[in-house]
Parts: sequence; C-alpha cells; structure tokens
Amino acid sequence: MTDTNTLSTEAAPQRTNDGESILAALFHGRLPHGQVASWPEVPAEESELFDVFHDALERFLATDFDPVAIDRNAKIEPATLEAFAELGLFGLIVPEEHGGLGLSQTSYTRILARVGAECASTAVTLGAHSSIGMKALLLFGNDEQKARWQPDLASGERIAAFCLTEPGSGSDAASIRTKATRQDDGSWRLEGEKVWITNGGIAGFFTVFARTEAPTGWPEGKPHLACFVVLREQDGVRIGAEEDKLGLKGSSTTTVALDGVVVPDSARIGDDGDGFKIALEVLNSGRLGLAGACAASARRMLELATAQAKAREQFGRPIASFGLIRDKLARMATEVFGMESMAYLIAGIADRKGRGEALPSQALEAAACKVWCTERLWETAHEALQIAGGNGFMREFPYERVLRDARVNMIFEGTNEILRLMLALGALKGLGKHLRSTAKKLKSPGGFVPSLVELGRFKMGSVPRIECPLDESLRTSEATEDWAQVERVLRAASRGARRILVKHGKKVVEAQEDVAALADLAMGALNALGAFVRVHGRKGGSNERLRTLLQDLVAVRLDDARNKLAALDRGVRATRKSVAKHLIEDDLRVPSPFDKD
Ligand code: MYA
Repeated sequence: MTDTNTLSTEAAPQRTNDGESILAALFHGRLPHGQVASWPEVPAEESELFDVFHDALERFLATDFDPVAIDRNAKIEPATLEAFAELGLFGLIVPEEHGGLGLSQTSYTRILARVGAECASTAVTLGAHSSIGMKALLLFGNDEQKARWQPDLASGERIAAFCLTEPGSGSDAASIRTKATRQDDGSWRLEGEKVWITNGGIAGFFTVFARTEAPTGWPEGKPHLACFVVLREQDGVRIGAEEDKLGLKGSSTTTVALDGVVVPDSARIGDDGDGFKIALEVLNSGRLGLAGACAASARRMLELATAQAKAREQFGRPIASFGLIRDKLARMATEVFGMESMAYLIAGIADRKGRGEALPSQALEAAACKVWCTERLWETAHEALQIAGGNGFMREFPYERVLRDARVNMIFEGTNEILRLMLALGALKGLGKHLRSTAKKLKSPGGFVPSLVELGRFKMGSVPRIECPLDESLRTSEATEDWAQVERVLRAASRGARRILVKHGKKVVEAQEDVAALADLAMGALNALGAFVRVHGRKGGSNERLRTLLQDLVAVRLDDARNKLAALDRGVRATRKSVAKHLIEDDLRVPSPFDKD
C-alpha cells in the first residue's frame, strides 16, 4: 500500500513542547511543537552586528578576492589569508571576550555560505577552522584552555584543523589507531598518522583524537578515546605534502603524523574516555554549516544558469523560452528554496538551544540537512552546467569548478551513506522502544485489548493525523490549506518507519537499503516542514511567491514519498541480490559483447 493519504482512526496527539528530536517525533507521527511553532528569528543586537560585518565582507569579495586564481594556483596565498584574518573571518564563532564575533550558528552559516557561493576552497578553509577545527575547544574546553588558545584562533594567528580520520579509519570513526600513552609525569605521548586533514599545511592548532588505555570494567568494544590539542611547533609533528585533489584545490589537505609528540595533561579536552563523543558532537554541529554553504552555492548556480538561459539564443529564441529549460530552472529554484528553509530552520533551533532553551540535540536533523543539501547542490550544479552547454564544460566559466568542488561534500563530514543510516536508525530508536513496550503490555492485566488494537494499527501502517505545529496566531486559512498537503508528506515518513519496523523487527540494522529509503522519506519530510514553517511561521502572513514555491516543493516531495514507500514495500529485488553475488562472492565480471564463449 503506497497511498500517503490514508485516513487514520487514531486520535491526534496533544500539543507538546517536549524535548524530542524532530525526526524521532515525526516517526511516531507527531511534532515537538515548541521547536517548530514559528520561524526562528536572530536577536536584534546580533542582526546589527551581522549587517556591519556582512557589508565589509561584500566589499572585500567584490574588490580583493579572486576565486579563479585560488583554484588555478591550488593555493590561498598568505596575503589572502592575512586579509581574511584582518576582516575577522577566523573569529566568527569565538566569543567576543576572546577577540571573536561570537556569532550564532545562523549568522555563522550565512557568512560561510556567502563565501562558499564565491569560492568553496575558501569556505572549506574557514569551515574546517571554525566548524570542526576549534569546535571541541569551544564546546568542551575548560576556561583556562579557552583563554589560552581562543584569542590566537580568533585573530587567525593560529588556523585550526580537526584530526580524526586515519588510513584505516574513515566512516568507522571508532576504529582509530593513533595512541596516546600516559607518561609518569602525567603528560601524554601521541603516536600515529592522520590523513586527509583539511588545513593540515597551514594550521598551527590541531585537535587530535587518540585511543587511550581503557580502565578495568570499560564495556567491551566501546571506543576509549581522548581529545588533545597539539601545536604545530611541537617536536614530532610531521606535516605531509599537499594532496592533489579533484576539487577544493585551493584548500590545504595533508597528512599529519604524530611521532612521539608529548603534550601536557592540560592539553586534553574533556575527560579521558570522552573523545569519541566529543568527535561526534563536533561533527554534528559542523554539518549545519556545510548544508548552508551548499544551499548558497546552489543559489549561485541557479542565478548564473537563469541569466545564461535568458541570454543564449538558439532556433531564433532565447533558450529560456523552451519548456525543458524552464522546467530545469523551476526545479532548481524550488530546491534552493527548500534547502535554505531546511538548513536555517535547524540552525535557528540549534541557536535557541545555544541560548539556553531546554531542547534536544539536533544531531539527526543536522545530518539530514548535510545529506540533503550536498545532494541537491550536486544536482543543481549538474543542471546549471547542462544549461550552459559547451560553456559549462570550459574552465573559463565557473560551472565546472563548482561541480568539482561539490563532489567531496557527499563524502566528507560523514559519507551520505553512513549519515542516512545514522539519522534513520537514530530516529527509529524511540518508535522501536514504543513498539516493544506495547507488545509487553499484551501480558499485563487490562492491557491486552488496547495493546492489541495499537499493534494492529501499527501493522497496518495506520498513522495519526499530525497537527499543524504553528502558533495559534499564525494559523491563517492559507496556512491550514498548505498544511493539509505538507502533513501528507510527514505522515508518509511516519508510515515508512512503521513498515520498516514491522518488516524487519530487530534486524532492521542490517536492512541497509530499506533504512536508506526511510532516511529519504525523513529528509523529504524535514524539507517540506522547513519550507512550510518558513512560509507561514512569520507574523504578517505569507507571500504569494513563497507559497507557490512551497506548493511546488510539496508536490515534488509527495511524488518522492510515494516512490520511496513503494521501494520499501518491494524491498531489494532478488535479481539485484543475485547480480551483487556474482560480482562480489563469485568474482565474476560483466560479460563483454565480444567474449568468445
Ligand atoms: S572529518 C571526518 C568525518 N568523519 C565522520 O564524519 C565519521 C563518520 N562516522 C560517524 O559519525 C560514526 O562513526 C557513526 C557511529 C555515526 C557511524 N552524536 O555504536 P554507535 C553515540 C553523538 O552507533 P559507531 C571531515 O570529513 C551513540 O549514542 N553521539 O557508533 C572533515 C553511542 O553512545 P553510547 C553519537 O557504530 C572535512 C556511541 O556514540 C552520535 O561506532 C572538512 C556509539 O554509537 C552522534 N551523531 O559509529 C570539512 N552517533 O555509547 C570542512 C552515535 O553512550 C567543512 N553516537 O550508547 C566546512 C564547511 C563549509 C563547506 C562549504 C562548501 C561549499
């Protein structure tokens, strides 16, 4: 059954402000209303500071900045790095007391995005410094550590790098081999090699993750890591040659070897044993900046392709007058609107949490934004290049650079495959628990009938109506009309979650193809929700142009949802499994049309 509009007999749940993750709640068939009751606003004081900084950045980008040279020379010149430092680009998120601007996630993402729309190599250099390089210090450092290092990080005196990945440890972050051994005097000796380290060649401050000895009683198989600050000038730090890459050529990527580097215990961030959690938390927050930067890059591709299509004439008319080109541009516009809505909704919620509101982690939603926006940028850049035709293939135009630069977004900061599994399985945990406890209640006195009814509904994939989360004052008749469609997309995700649990039970972790389809349903729902809250979640009513984008987006997401639900029902085709077996276990190759046998 693939209908996304099945009526449910279950009662609508109560409005709630609880601290549940949006995606986890969505799988249950509800929303944490307090998080999405309105579009998040940046506080006025920050808005003023942002405007001043943004103007200065615009002047710099228009006059002193050459992204083509950065790509061609495969380097950001020291003078340009100094100009970034003077402008304050290295101190965007460092608190003001230590010389930075102390920007929120939203404002930081907007700056990174603005830079990224011009030059992804530069955005990655700045992003690796702020989003991940110094983030462990910001989130988990003690006051003394922050006072010691943050001023140099803010001024750009020291650029930061994040050192997690190793030759044998990519997606499986827990499997790192770099070792930190405690010395008699309390210091630590680090031994190991890190690879593909962004900013490796220019950094002075390295956040390094290493394995340490687990105390007795530490759970078997659980990684025991610690996080250290290593400075470039320390004995035993060896930086490799610059990697030759497909894209992001101007950014620095090297190995960082630690040959018996000794650091004091005061260079350890967080507790010994907390390193894995610290690494994952840093990556969680970093993913939002990448999503915003991808959205901005896609916006730039759309603008260039639209101008190109209007100017280019073929068959005696501008190519923008042809249906196929118009369809591509419209699709790109709708996706840009959706990417920005989703990324800034979640960034705004993260900021509310940062300002002290009791909200849950946005880890799952940040992963969803990363996967979604990196893939939509890839498609948008691909279509923009196609519209530009032969020009698109020439280095003289920016399309090919954007395409090359965009490719790695789907690999770094967590591959999109691992993040799909992470976000879908993470969001399923609550619903799985609920299913188990309902099954248990079958045995309790008085629990048999209600539990049986609920399990029956669960098996049928019956999903409750999801109430519009907007504040009462924002629920206009237009909002109610649009919600009726958005809600169908959201319920499809909840239905998918139920189906996959019924189908696989405890073995769901191994059903990767189905879990990925569920992740797509969840991301599509978050995309539609972000767009809805953006259009209707502000005082003063909605604007007709935005509503048209929302309605187009929801129609596309509903089509996607139907396809994904059908894929879930169908499961992996037996023929596909056989082909994979021939290829992998049987070591067979695809026959050539010219084979003799
Ligand atoms: S840096 C390198 C990037 N590497 C990765 O992202 C690694 C991906 N792998 C992982 O994230 C983990 O290994 C996964 C878990 C998720 C696969 N937050 O048994 P588990 C807890 C908090 O599931 P594993 C780079 O690329 C969990 O509850 N906690 O773990 C730089 C459990 O806790 P407990 C989490 O199967 C590029 C424990 O961990 C999370 O081993 C430069 C174990 O869980 C979580 N998310 O694997 C980019 N997940 O023990 C610059 C799990 O208490 C970008 N847990 O039960 C700049 C941007 C600008 C760009 C602009 C461009 C245009």
